[in-house]
Amino acid sequence: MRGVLTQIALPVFSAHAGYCTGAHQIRCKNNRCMPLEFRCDGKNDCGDGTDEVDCASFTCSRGEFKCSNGHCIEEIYLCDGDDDCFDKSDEQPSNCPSGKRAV
Ligand SMILES: [Ca+2]
Ligand SMILES: [Ca+2]
Repeated sequence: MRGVLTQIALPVFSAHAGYCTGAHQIRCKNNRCMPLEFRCDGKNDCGDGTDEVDCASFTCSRGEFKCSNGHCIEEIYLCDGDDDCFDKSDEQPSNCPSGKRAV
């Protein structure tokens, strides 16, 4: 009779609180879950910084502008005179939508 080895090895993080329950969440390396909007917003929300890594390869949502530093901002903030990207790439004339100029 067997049956001892039927238990499937679970990932170690499964016991932690903070499951990523929704599609609009990201998982930090420390297994905390964050709303997707916290990804690449320039703030360390995970506590270990994993929500801010690989932002350069992160794809912005439709209607969003991807800053040179990888952050995503809404296109309405392009060329509005404020440094929303934190690297001023949203205020570069080359990134301004046609018909809109940097102020
Ligand atoms: Ca963040
Ligand atoms: Ca701006």
